Amino acid sequence: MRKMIVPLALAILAAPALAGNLVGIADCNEDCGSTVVYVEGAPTRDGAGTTVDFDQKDKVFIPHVLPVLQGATVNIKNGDPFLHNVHVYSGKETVLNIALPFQGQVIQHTFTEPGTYEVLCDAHPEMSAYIVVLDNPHFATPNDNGAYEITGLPAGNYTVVVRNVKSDKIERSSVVVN
Ligand SMILES: [Cu+2]
Repeated sequence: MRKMIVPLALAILAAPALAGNLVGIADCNEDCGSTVVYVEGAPTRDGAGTTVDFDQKDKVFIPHVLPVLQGATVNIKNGDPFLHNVHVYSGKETVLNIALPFQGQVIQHTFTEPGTYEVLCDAHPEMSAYIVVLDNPHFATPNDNGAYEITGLPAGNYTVVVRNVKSDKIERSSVVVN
């Protein structure tokens, strides 16, 4: 993985410590759409009160990989004019299983425990997605070429993790922000 640290222009504004944006190319050519990039060792935060959208549209979960901050609430929407359900697993254990029969219907679920959750729709076996709950807000999903940007990292030493949630292939590298 190539990466470089780009100091935030905002840091000029009398910030006591330089913050950093982490810009990189994840080595995920085989399946960047199932890849999430996140930082270990950053100050933890609680996402209570924040919301993230997660859609079911044309029998596809959008996005396929949804990283969220612990404590955040996910708005799960049925964007199709027919029934879906949302069946969320932690390993083999069901943590949520709710039907959404109507187009435009939204249900909310708050994810308080960090981890990787697989999401299926029992009505459409081809539908699958992953919600990755993280303990700090410094994460991203790469584009099709692997490019990603993680913003607002305070100065410090961190581990950057590039992980394919489907295969569980993990690549770790160290990074210094100053
Ligand atoms: Cu469905």
